[in-house]
Amino acid sequence: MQPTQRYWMGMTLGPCTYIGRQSTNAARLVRAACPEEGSKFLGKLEGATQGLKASERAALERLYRRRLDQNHAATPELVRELALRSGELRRRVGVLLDRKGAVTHVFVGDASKIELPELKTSRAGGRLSGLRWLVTTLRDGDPTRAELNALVRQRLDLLLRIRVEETEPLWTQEVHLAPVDEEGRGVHRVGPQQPPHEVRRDLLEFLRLLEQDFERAAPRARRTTDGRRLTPALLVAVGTEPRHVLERGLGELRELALGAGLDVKGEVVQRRQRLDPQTLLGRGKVADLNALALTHDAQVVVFDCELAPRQQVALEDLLGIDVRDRTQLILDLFAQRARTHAGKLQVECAQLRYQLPRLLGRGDAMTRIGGGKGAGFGRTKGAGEKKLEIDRRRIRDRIAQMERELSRLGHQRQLRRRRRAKNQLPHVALVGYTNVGKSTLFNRITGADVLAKDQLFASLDPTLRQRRLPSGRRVVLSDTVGFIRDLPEDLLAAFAATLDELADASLLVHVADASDEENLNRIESVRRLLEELGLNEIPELLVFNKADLLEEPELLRPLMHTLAADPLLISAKEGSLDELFERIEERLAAQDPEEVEAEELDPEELDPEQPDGLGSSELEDALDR
Ligand SMILES: Nc1nc2c(ncn2[C@@H]2O[C@H](COP(=O)(O)OP(=O)(O)OP(=O)(O)O)[C@@H](O)[C@H]2O)c(=O)[nH]1
Ligand SMILES: [Mg+2]
Repeated sequence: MQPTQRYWMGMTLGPCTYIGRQSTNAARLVRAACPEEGSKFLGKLEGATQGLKASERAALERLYRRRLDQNHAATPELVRELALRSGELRRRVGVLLDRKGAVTHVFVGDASKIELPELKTSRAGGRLSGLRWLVTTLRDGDPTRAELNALVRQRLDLLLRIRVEETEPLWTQEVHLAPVDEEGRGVHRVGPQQPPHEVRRDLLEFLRLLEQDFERAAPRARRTTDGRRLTPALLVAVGTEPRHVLERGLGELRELALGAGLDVKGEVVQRRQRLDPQTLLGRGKVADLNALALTHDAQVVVFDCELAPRQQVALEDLLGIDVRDRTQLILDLFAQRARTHAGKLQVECAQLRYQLPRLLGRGDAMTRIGGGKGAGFGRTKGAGEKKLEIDRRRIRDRIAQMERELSRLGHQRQLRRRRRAKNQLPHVALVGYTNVGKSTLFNRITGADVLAKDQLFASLDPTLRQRRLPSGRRVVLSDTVGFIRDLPEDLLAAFAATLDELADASLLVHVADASDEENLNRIESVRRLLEELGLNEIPELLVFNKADLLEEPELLRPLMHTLAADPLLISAKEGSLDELFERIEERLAAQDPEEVEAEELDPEELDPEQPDGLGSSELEDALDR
């Protein structure tokens, strides 16, 4: 709950009783009447308040009036009062104070448990939230796991535990955060048990030094050479698969993250027999992740799997930072790379499709806020809920509109394809995993200038060129979007029109990266995707590229031959491509022994698309960028 939203209850102060909001004139009047009570007025008691008498509530709510010196972690009086209330109730009592020394929350638990109220994540300029938590405990012993988790999750300035016996404070104990050491240990520092009157009186200096420690442990986010600020991030691989499989996935996720502008600060891998339905990870690992996030000031955690909407919400609640999954990362990457009208449309459409169910997932939380009491059938809808409904409808409308536009563009492409087919030029399509060198090969063969770069998904839009093979036979060659393992379904659907381009191919030149240790898995992934797209009937020529990077190319041959009958090993960067042309000729001739000499095509016909609002030359520019 936000301090500004808090209502103060009826209260009696001297001659006047007030009910109203903090910011009213009445509140100012009370403040003037009672300066020693500080500027905060009665807020609402939170937590497990059931069964409390009105007088007990009122006594606790009076704690809101306390105001401490900024430099004092607590005062002996406040410690005594908390012990008194807690001892009388036989319940744990907690208060949160901000850096100015004002009480922002008062809450109760039962004899053993107490939970922090829901807080909006905030920072006091550094890693820490600017809130300190004073809490009573009725038992001896170390800080509980729940206390430590709350400390990390909410990035509290300090936790001061007050051991209560009867109605007296017995000792206090400070717990604070600290950067994890090199072995990844110890995000908390638990202080000794001290006499209750010995409270810290140098809080601001202590916090300044603590923030400095964090800064030293992990400097702020780096920037790229072009000045872009990278977002500090953590990666997580969790699953039931063997550990090496999880680690392999993480390797690729690292590349995706880098491409999407994330600065990977730490990684967590966990193999589990059974995944937790809410958080996938076990509790201990969630705590580790929290500690890493705090130490490195990570702003986002990326999971190497698809997260259900409710899992994403649960994890964000636990970690207090942005949680994304692999699909979202790929979508972000595509969004950064899209250049043409159709490309941008496809990516936006995929992003909205992805967001829609997630909006529904958050709807539960919104419903609670909006619906309030009496939630159930027949209740009136809350403001949050109505807004959600409108958002959902808008998103659906926008998706429908984009799909219409995409299908129109797809239709145009189809017409061009038909025209090409009439001219009977065979279509040779380059396909393959992302970053294997398709565009480099395409440029080398056709003399085109398609962006070829050491980054994932450098090319999103299909580009077509014609070229004469050594025999004189002309073919249309196409370069397409790179594939990736488990290509997100939303993306596949949105790119269906682009991938349609492959449907009329006479031959798929499946390019793989010979220097890549993962090439076997990646070839399988590409084949699986081709099958999903219904393109597995088209003959495939498997070509291993980047031969120049191999020290002993011969060692690869046995593997190559297990994957295809007549695989080829080439380098798109150097050496001859004659063998590749020969193979392509052979394959085409096998399909159509009687060669047909086609007429020269109008280059316009080879434009992959003619979107609205883009002239042909602009389009070419966009495609070749
Ligand atoms: N050493 C070497 N590098 C290559 C070769 N072919 C491509 N590359 C490099 O591999 C990287 C990726 O090349 P691209 O042609 O962009 O790969 P792509 O398959 O089109 O990638 P996406 O469009 O991102 O799917 C670039 O840095 C190329 O310079 C090759 O034969 N040898
Ligand atoms: Mg490319």
